[in-house]
This record gives sequence, structure tokens and C-alpha cells, in this order.
Amino acid sequence: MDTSSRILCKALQNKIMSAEQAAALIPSGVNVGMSGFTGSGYPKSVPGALAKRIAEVNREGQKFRIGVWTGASTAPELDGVLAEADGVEMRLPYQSDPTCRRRINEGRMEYIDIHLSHVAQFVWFGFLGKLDIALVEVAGILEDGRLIPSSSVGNNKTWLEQADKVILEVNSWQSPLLEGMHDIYYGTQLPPHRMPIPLVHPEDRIGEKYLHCDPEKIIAVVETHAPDRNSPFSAPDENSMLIAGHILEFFEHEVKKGRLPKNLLPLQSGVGNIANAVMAGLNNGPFDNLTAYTEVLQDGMLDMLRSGKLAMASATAFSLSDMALEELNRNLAFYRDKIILRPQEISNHPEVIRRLGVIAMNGMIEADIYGHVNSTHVMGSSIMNGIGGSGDFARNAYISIFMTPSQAKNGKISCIVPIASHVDHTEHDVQVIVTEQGLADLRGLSPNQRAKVIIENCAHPDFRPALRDYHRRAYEGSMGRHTPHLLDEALSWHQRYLKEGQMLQDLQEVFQM
Ligand code: 0RQ
Repeated sequence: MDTSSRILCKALQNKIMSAEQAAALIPSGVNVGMSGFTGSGYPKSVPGALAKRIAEVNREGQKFRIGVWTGASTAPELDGVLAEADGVEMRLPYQSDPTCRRRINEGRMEYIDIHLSHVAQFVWFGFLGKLDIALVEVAGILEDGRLIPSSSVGNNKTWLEQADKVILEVNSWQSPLLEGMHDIYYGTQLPPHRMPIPLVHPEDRIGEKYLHCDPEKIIAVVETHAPDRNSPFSAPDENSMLIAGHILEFFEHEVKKGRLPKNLLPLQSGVGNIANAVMAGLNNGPFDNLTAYTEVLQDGMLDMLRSGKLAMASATAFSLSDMALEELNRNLAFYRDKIILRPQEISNHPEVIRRLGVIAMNGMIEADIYGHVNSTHVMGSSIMNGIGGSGDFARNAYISIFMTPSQAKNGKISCIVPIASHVDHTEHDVQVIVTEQGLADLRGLSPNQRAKVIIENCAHPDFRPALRDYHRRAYEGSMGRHTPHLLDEALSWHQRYLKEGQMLQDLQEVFQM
């Protein structure tokens, strides 16, 4: 397809230029708000051209660095190349790129890990400093200058409104049928003028189909034809299927008790193996007419839309494997009226999540025996990805579920620990913990009651005796018995791993230290 047919606005046609020319308009020291959310809708060509320029300047001994703000994680063509060129001074609000992770853990890149729903308002409030340039992928530009959003919305509305200058990438690889799938809400105000978000069902449309941008701010338009990053799909492993089984059993129990309706409540699910296994379980399970109010739409949800189990899904981005992406694009006419893509401040909005009664299901690194959850840091200090949207959903959900295999690193590390080495979700935001061993329903339990259920239902049998022994001795020996701890000993649990040579090597492999 002729790429220029995507740029219908005459006034912008003389701004069309190459990625290299557009990258030359980005100086050192600026903050750039880029599109992109879990590998979809990120700019495909300007970051690469910019990274080349940065690497050249840095080789000459100068320091060329920018701030990179996005929706969430992106792809090697954005995070990877810029990190490799050592061109990122500050990264926010979420990443999952190996090179980026290494730079952050080496102390060579600053990183602020932020609740995804907070980013837009933090920029509006000015908490993060000035946003100089927006670099946003779109699927097309209408005659009147309105923009057809791409396969993710993320923070694009805010970037386009707040940045002084705008660079657009128009990607003709994105299906033209994306037009009309988005719902961009322009009604958010700052306090004290803020009004309720008028969204009461996941399928409600409260905004517009297009993004707006002042044409005067647009300094470059770059044409691209490149696919989104695909997350490789691996068939669910045994542990994931066991975890999914426990969750389905729990849902059936809750329906019987009258605490969940027969079609459950809107589902939020993280990405990855376990999330896909839960969706596969639901696809073959007894619940019909389900809905999703989530951040990312992954393979499992697409299968459920196809089978009809899932009536509709609201998200801010796609996060699909190769195969699923092909299926989506081939049959977009079928999917388009069942999917709504919104800005992440709405997909992750605490008010809406609370109102809808979302069931939140997220992965974790470890949980402690009292129910505090660590989603982000290995051994308390090395960042893995970030909190992402897990906090937006966990705190405000009707039921907040965290899931992990009971052990990591071939059974050397227990994911149930005496004290979490870093806390992202406190005991107050965690209602259910699930491992392949079983499910701990923590609702209505005190810390000591929770400890018993978590150890007996979720910890691996190899680690249960040590955890029971710790809890018993802490109860006997600590100053207070409400949440008993022997702090020196609790913290040395993680320290012990780091002292074992092989263990340290295993972890170094993960973090490429
Ligand atoms: O490393 O692959 O080298 O073995 O961590 O662990 O079990 O594959 O799990 O991919 O689901 O990721 C919390 C990171 C889990 C993710 C986290 C090692 C383990 C493995 C990955 P290897 P798994 P997952 C929606 C919501 C925060 C953001 C979020 C995450 C690697 O779910 O980033 O929820 N969550 N967003 O071996 C040492 C432990 C370990 C450990 C696991 N206790 N100690 N290493 N690992 N547990 C999406 C968005 O917000 C965009």
C-alpha cells in the first residue's frame, strides 16, 4: 500500500522526512515521550536513527543523553538500541528490556518505576519535569489532522498535549481497520475540577475515536512499514496449568457462595505463561459471557473472543505472539467491535477499576508469609521490570490475586519467604496468593492466620519446614506478636542465597550483571 495514502492532511505532507532527518531534530538533554506499550505501537525507525547519532557523539567523548518516557515496555528497536548506545539518562515508567535492565542495575541509567495510571497526571502536574518532544506512532492522519491511533494508546494523548514539539511515525503495516477501535477520553481535569469518569460497564465508549494534535507543533512526519514486537508464545507448562486450575476452582467456589456472578466480573490479567494458562482454563471452563477490563490483550483473551466465551475486552494495548497477531490482523473485521483500546490513565483508572469490581490477576517474584508481595526486585536490589499496572489493579480490585510458581531457579529459591526483600503490594492489597501447590485465600485472616495458610497451601514442601520453624520461633521471640519477625534472621534468608557461589551465578545470568 502507498504509505502516503495514510497521510491525508495536506498541511503535514511537506513535513514528511526520513528517520535520520527527524532524529536530527532531537537534541541532547531533552525528555521525549514515546508511544509504545508492551511491544505494540512504539515508533519503529526514529529511535534507531537517534541511537546511531547518540553512539557517534558519545564515541567522540561528549555525552548525549535523553529522558525516555513511554506507556510501558517497548522493544529492542527502542529500549534496546537507546540503552546500547548509552543514550538514556532517565527511563520511566516501565521496561522489560534486557539491555535496559542491565544498565539500570549497573547504575548507568536512572529509572523511575511508576504506577501506570499515575504517569499522565504526574506529567500534567509537572512532577516529572518538562516534556520536550512527543514521538508517537499512528496508523494514519485524517484530512483535518486528527490522528488514527496505532495498536496501543498508552500515554499518547498526554504526550501529544504536553510536548512542545511532535514527531509522528505513520506506520502503514498497522491494519487500517484499527480506525474506530479506540476510545480516547478527553474529559479528565485536574483537581479541584475533576469530575467522575462516566464509564460504568467495560463496553462503554466515553470518548473519541481519534487523537488530537495541534498541527503547529508537528515538526516531522516519518513513514514506516514495520511490525510490532511479538512476545513469543510457549504452550502453558505444568505449573501454569496447575495454578490456572486452582484459580478456576476458586472462581467456582465464589460463584456458589454468591460472591461472584455466573459470568464473574471483568477480568484483568498480566502477560506471560501463567496468564495465558488461566485464560485457556477459562476458555474451556463453565463461565460464559465474560468481559475483560485490562491493560493488555494477550493470546489467551483473543482465543476467548474467538470462541465467544469472552463477550468483549477493554485494554490499552495488544501484547500478542506472532501467530495471534497474524490471526488478529487477518480477522480484524470480526474482532474490532469486541475490543476497545483506551488511554492507560483510563484502562488503569482506580475509580473505574473499583466501580467495575475487576478481578485482578498478576504475576510476582515473591510473597512473604504475611502476604506482602514483591513484583519488581530480585534479592531486594535488582530490578526485573517494574510495577507496571499491577498496583493500579491490585489495590482497587474486587479480588486481587497474585500468582507464581512456588520455586525459582530449579528449586534453589523459594518464592514464599519470611520477609519480602522489597514490597510493591502490601498485605492490605493482596487477597489471594496462588502457586502450583495451592491457593491461599487471605480474606478475613490476621497476619498469623495468613502465615499458616500461605506456608501450608503455597510454599513448596522442600521449604515448608524452614518457614514453619521461622514463624514459630518469631512468634515466640519477637517483640510483638501481631506480625512476628526476627529481623536479622528474616533478612539473612536472601543473603544466604547470595553467599552461595552457584546461586549468585544463576542470578547474574538473569540480570546479565
Ligand atoms: O527468570 O527466565 O531466567 O528463569 O524471574 O519469572 O516465573 O518466568 O514469571 O515472566 O510471569 O514474570 C513478576 C517478573 C514475573 C512479572 C514478574 C525469575 C525467574 C525468571 C521471570 P528466568 P517467571 P513471569 C501487567 C501487570 C510486574 C508488572 C505487572 C512482572 C524470571 O509478572 O514483571 O504485574 N510483574 N504488570 O526464574 C529470583 C525469585 C524469582 C526469580 C522469579 N523469587 N528469585 N528469581 N524469578 N521469581 C503488565 C504490565 O504492567 C505492562
